[in-house]
Amino acid sequence: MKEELLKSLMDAVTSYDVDAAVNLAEEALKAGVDPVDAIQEGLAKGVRIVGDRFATGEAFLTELMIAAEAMKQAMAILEPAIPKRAKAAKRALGKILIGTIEGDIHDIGKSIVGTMLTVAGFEVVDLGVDVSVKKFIEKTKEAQPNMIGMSALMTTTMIKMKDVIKALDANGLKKKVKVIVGGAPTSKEWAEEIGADGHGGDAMEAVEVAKNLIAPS
Ligand code: B1M
Repeated sequence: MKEELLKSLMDAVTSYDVDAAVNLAEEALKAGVDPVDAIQEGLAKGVRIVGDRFATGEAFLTELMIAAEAMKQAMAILEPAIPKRAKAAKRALGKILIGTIEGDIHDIGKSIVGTMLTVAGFEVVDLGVDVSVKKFIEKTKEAQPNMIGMSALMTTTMIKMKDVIKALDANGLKKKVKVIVGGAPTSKEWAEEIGADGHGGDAMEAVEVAKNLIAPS
């Protein structure tokens, strides 16, 4: 039953059926499917398949946009159902500024990471998408977070992550904040190369890495 629902969620995205994705999200919750599984193992798998089709010319930008819309609308139903830590425990783990890097408007993965960090007990300040180097620096000075999280989905934009880290250093902030990066084209090697403190391959790993960076076990 659970596996069938996860596959149906994936199929709803790959067949560009926004209504079906929304209905299936509701059905999955009623059937007791973990909302995180529904997002990661159902919807996200579907959107990646559509991304592969786009890369090979089997899908066009309009289809990519509809698939993303199906994922977003279904996520709006699933996200509130993710169990959160007790309110009193919130903020206990520290403050994280997150954003998608300059030139990049992909926000689905970044938002999942933000949700999972919040659920884990971090205070998350989401700067949105297309966040410039300047804005990362200004907001770091203003909000004084323990950590900065940058997301990039394109090989053409991930290079900007390096500029943010250089600017943090130039502004005397690098020693005060940890930096974690993620997004499909990034890797642990990339994080090391640009001087980031950690890399998250997915939202779950991002939470583990963030916890370890703030309070090493
Ligand atoms: Co775009 N797009 N897109 N797109 N799009 C990609 C990234 C692409 C790989 C598709 C392809 O060609 N196969 C390709 C980039 C190629 C490259 O690298 N150069 C691409 C392109 C080219 C473009 C446009 C340029 C297309 C055009 O206009 N001609 C354009 C870019 C505009 C811009 O940014 N300036 C564009 C636009 C769009 C849409 C608007 C249609 C839509 C985005 C909607 C939105 O986000 N609001 C879209 C989509 C949906 C995709 C794909 C299909 C899916 C991305 C996604 O949401 N994945 C994508 C193909 C792909 O990734 N395979 C593609 C699901 C999500 C849950 O996974 O984002 O990987 P992901 O996040 C994961 C992990 O990566 C990790 O955790 C998340 C959850 O597990 N993670 C982190 C992410 N951030 C993290 C941060 C962390 C830690 C972990 O720490 C801080």
